[in-house]
Amino acid sequence: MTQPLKVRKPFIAIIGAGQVGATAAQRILEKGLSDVVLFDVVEGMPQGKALDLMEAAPIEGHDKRIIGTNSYEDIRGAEIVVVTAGLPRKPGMSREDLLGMNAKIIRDVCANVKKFAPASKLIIVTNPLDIMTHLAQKVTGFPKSRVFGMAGVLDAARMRFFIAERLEATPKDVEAVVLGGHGDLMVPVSSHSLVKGQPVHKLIPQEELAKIEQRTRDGGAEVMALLKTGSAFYAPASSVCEMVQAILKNERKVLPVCAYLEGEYGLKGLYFGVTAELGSEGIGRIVEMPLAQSEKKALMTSADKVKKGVQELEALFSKMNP
Ligand code: TXD
Repeated sequence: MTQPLKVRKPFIAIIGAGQVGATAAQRILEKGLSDVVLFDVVEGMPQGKALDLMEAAPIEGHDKRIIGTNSYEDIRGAEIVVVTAGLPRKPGMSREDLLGMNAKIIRDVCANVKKFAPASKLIIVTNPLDIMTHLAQKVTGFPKSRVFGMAGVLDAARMRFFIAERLEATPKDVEAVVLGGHGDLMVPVSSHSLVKGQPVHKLIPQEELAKIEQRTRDGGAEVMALLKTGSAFYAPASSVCEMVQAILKNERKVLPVCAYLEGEYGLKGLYFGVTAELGSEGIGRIVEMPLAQSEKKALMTSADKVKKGVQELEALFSKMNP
């Protein structure tokens, strides 16, 4: 009889086998980065997606393995855990309702991560991103360098694409930085955007750049409006994969990530989007960028919104468990 497939170390566990989770799994496998355990609460679904992905392996020509599961036992020993589990906002649901529901999911998921993969690096993807990352660190008690969130890589990739589209340049030749909380107050930093080493503000007039910055802030909504059901997942999955690769290969690459601040930009005790080195230990040095006065101001406004979100979360939990 055929033995069930087993993953080999180091492997990645992905919690939530929906659009982002399953697509990230596909990218990780097809880039040959590592084996994957795909977990979801829906019975059969992660197993079905895993089998389908394995059946593509002969054609794609990779030798990586994926298993699907509904049991946390299977994530034991994961090198990295990526959390995409969550519910989307439905009509009639307030932002507070969504925060409460996803917070309960993240609390449950992270308690299991703490139990079964206590040495892992934890990448949070679930929205509201900065707040869920804060919660994940609280629940696991992991060192802050091992808990971080994915948003900046995606937001910067959107901005990079919009600049490339405008200049008819190759997207990978464009560098961009987006700082701050993941939401409508994120801060695209045009002063640090480069095209083949040239500052973008020398290539695109200011008013057009301002439009590109706004399109970046609205990037998620633009895709959602077109899709009608669900939200973006191809670029989010690529962003997860970029972070996974930086960790597995100890690249110490400077990427925009949601990391814990201890005084950088004058902010303390807050998970927030900044640029930081990412390698096998997780977050290394946070790279503080010189910012124009207006950019600093925008960053503080964004930080105030994230702080409010964290307060909302704490108020919600104190109501649940007084
Ligand atoms: O930049 C970013 N950080 C983001 C964030 C970019 C894209 C998507 N972003 C957020 O990721 C989005 O707002 C959601 O909060 C998550 C996942 O998005 P996705 O598009 O993948 O959502 P799906 O397709 O609905 O998948 C969610 C899966 C689904 O299969 C559920 O069954 C599962 O999560 N789920 C759970 N898995 C494990 N454990 C629990 N408790 C659970 N509850 C639901």
